Amino acid sequence: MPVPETLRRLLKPPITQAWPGLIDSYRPWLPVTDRTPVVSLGEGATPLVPAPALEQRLGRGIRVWLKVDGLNPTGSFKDRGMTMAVSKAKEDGAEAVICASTGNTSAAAAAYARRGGMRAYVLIPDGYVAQGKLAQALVYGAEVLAVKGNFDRALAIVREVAERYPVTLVNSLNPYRLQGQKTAAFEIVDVLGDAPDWLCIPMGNAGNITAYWMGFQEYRQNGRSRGLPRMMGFQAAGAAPLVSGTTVEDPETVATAIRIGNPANRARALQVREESGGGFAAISDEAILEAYRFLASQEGVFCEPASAASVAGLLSRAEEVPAGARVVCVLTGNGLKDPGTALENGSAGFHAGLQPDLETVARVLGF
Ligand code: AN7
Repeated sequence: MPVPETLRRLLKPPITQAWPGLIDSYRPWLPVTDRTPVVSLGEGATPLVPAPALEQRLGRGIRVWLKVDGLNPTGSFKDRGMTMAVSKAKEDGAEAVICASTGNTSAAAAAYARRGGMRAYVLIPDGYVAQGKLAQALVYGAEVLAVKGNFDRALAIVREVAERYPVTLVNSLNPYRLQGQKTAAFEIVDVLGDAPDWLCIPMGNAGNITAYWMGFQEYRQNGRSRGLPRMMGFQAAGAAPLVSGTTVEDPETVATAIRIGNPANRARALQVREESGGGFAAISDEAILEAYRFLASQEGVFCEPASAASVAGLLSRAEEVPAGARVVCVLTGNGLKDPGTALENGSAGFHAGLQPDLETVARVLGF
């Protein structure tokens, strides 16, 4: 199997050049020109990590890989979209960008906007953004407006602001976001040599599932892959409008990243499910947290709760996976984003307040 061009450039020893970021790596596939000022932090080229413990749990020769997109520069897949959205905003002469966010978009928007010399305004649901994400937006230098309402309300406001005032909207309604995010599908095919049979992904606004599907389709149309995956999208049970078919007025879930009741890309997501022969399902917070702990403790991969919905979703549909199938689960965000949830769910092995002597330590160790 020939090594794809993007990988060959990375692997050829000696490695003298760093990965240049996804715009320069996938330039022919993206709506950029020589005049586009590329704002990049080296995003993309994230690891596709085999998941042997999951494979053992599933059995029947099923192969599983984790697309660890939490290893992007600001710790989530949002960087893929933001390098494009901010580069194009800069090309258009924008001086400021704005978004509503459950956290990760705000961190990425803040980082890329500041990198590009622009101001960043972010609206977040007051009290429902994981600590790491809020810390990022603040330190990158965004104006952070915490509103007493959920994400859906915040999105409605920023849409109006962007219509009335000279500021560019960088939520996934911005078409350049999805263009950047589709490169994750390219990377998966570049590594596997073909599309996987199943692609499992968490859904909030459903921009990412739409972007992956675009990527898989474009690669196949250009002969880079033979197949297309079934697109399996998962939502938290307390915020599952794409499963129930109705807007959720008061979404609730431990997975605050996907605490969204009225997805902006609803129609496109339903089309992706239809075209790919995929399926959507709602996953309980308990199942999300079980997968979250399993990934960290059995695979050594620490993702945030929303991301674990992809694996919890796969486990919930395990009987439907054909024997020997190749499955990719997208881990959209880094576990360090949400230290609060981590400390509440990983404390079983924590022994605090110990006397600082050998006897105590040996006793706790069970020797
Ligand atoms: C870790 O940051 O909507 O289905 O404002 O942070 O494309 O919305 C985040 C979404 C999955 C869902 N996993 O992606 C935001 C925001 C993580 C996320 C999703 C998000 P979409």
